[in-house]
Amino acid sequence: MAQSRGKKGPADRWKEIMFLYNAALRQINAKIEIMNDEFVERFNYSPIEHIKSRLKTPDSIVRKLKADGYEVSIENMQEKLSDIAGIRIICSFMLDIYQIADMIAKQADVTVLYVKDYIKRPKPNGYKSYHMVVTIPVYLTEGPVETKVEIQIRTVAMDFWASLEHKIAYKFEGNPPITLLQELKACADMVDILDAKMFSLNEAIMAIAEAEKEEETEK
Ligand code: 0O2
Repeated sequence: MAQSRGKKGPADRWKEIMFLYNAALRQINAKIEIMNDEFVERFNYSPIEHIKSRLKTPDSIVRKLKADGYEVSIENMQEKLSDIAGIRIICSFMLDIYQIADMIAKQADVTVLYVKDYIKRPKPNGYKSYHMVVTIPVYLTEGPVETKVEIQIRTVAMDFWASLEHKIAYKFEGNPPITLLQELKACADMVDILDAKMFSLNEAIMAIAEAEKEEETEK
């Protein structure tokens, strides 16, 4: 960071880097909240149910680097990992996911590095979510530093499924019994049905509300 005095050790470098990721998280969070507020102002509709953000723990960083076959170093952590700063946006409906992703991608200071669309192409276990890895500049006194943030966007139903799957994977250390995996896959199919049904129900409700509004103005 700016104004540093003397030689920096790994602990100082670690603190500096986590400061950057934390600042990037706060900036992206603020942008998303503003987008949602604008939506509410203009359309009286909130596409976002809630937002969660987190910094990856040191343990988890080390585990992921090792699992991916990289030496544990601060350079590798910055270069090879994309989700040290992570934001999860939970929406009501699938359509909201693509609208939000589009709005984020259009922000002038956000650069989309890559997208993984696990909604169009779910993982074999049934995992569905839209992932974007972006960079955003964090303005330090020495100048801007492009910093990576992973944004996961999913519906409430997809999130419910993912958190249970995560719990099961953790409990069985990545090797759950086959019956549980089959049940989970069946639940993922139900998530699809639920998302589609909730969407069409909402469309029907909105059409009724619109018709009532038109009737009112005609009176
Ligand atoms: P945690 O505990 O959430 O941090 P990349 O990051 O793109 O270089 P990776 O890790 O293969 O490579 O990316 P991917 O597949 O996009 O997954 C990143 C994150 O998505 C994971 O982070 C999970 O949060 C979530 N995720 C991916 N696949 C699954 C899945 O099958 N089930 C659940 N529940 N979540 C999943 P971490 O680091 O694995 O975990």
